[in-house]
Amino acid sequence: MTKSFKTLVILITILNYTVGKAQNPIVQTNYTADPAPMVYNGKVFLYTSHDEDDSTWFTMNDWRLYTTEDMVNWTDHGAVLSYKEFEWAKMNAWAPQCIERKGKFYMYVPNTTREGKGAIGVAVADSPYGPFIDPLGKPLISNGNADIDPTVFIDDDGQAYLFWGNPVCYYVKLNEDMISYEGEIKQIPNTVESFGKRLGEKNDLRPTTYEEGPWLYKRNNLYYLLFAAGPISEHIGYSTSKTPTGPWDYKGIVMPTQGGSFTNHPGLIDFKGKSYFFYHNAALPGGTGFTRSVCVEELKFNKDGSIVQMNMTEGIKKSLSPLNPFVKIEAETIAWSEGVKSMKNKVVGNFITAKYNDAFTKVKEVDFRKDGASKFTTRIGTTHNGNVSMEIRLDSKDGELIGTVKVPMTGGNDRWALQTIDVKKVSGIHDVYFVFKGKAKTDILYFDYWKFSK
Ligand code: FUB
Repeated sequence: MTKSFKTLVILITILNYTVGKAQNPIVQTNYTADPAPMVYNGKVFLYTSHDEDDSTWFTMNDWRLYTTEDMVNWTDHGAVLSYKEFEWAKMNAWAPQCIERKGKFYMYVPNTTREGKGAIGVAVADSPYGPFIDPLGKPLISNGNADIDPTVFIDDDGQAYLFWGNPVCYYVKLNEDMISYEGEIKQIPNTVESFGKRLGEKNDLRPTTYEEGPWLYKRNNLYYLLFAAGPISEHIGYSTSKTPTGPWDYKGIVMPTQGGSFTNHPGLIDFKGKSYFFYHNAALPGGTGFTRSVCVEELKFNKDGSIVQMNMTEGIKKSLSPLNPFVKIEAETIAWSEGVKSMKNKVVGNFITAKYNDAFTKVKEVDFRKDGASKFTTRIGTTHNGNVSMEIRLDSKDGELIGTVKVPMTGGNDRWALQTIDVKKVSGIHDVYFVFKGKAKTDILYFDYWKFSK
């Protein structure tokens, strides 16, 4: 790619973000990184690590979950696991991955031990939403300081594998219980044949492009190992093999260095007939290498099985299936938002808070059908008295106003009001915008769920 074309791609990405047309990054309500998508029961479960708002050096305490059925509207389930669940851990909730086996969910996560070493733990749950608990009370892997970025994979014959590591890639066979392993921990030879020659800076520890963040994937009996590749700033590279244990052949670049974060991290799944590639960058306002955001692109293969190289783009524009507004939808189901934070409490679970006047959320491709809707119900609240409202608009933030909910003072996000209003009749498919209005300088209102009816 020429330098001027690269600059154009970056400018288009920024422009799309600024005018609010982008779908990437797919989460705007928190900084997220290290995407680990899992397909289960017709849904994508996207586990991420979480850069705290004030992170200046990987300040990361928990792992979050987002789900979608249509690849454009994502529901925030909040933090589903924290490093605090692991008694032996003291910090650094870095790149996770979750997998299902026989109705149980196993989340593999790196942590720093109380003694200050890198280690990988496993937490188990009966549901993909958690709660996840540490069944071992000690790390699953504690091999040295390279123990970060686990990726887990179950082959068609039922054998499970764990790969991980920086600056080399280790792997081991997991037992059927998924919380213990069999045999020796092995290392993929860190050769130019396996991972390609490293360009740029000389580095004896890192002679190849392999850096960290492995992701294992299988298609047409070919195994793919995607990984974050050096030199820094990272790009995403990949290798292939006829077996999960190699030998691996370096195949090239999946995504070049772009997006303003000095790390990147791959996740690849097949969902409803397409393949999707997840990664992170620094595209949100305030974004840096320590305040990152997860994005997704459709990934295409060439006929020979090689991966078509991708750029970071504005994301997936078309929903896989329209959203039904006649059932309860969580306010934290969002295609795009600005000025909104997602939170969780014991009273209502996850909800969103509008931080300033004119903050908004958007849900994409809502199907009001031919008969349409003329009523709207929501659970909402505010701590401010008077002049707080939520406008419901169609197709853009300034689009047709179909109704305004006056938000009563409930007194806090532990106290809520159910409001039903008449709206101008709406039918067909529209993007719906909820625009939050209020003069207060902080937390304008809280919004829990919504629903339309006839
Ligand atoms: O998020 C912390 C670390 O940054 C991850 O473990 C690496 O893969 C890189 O993304």
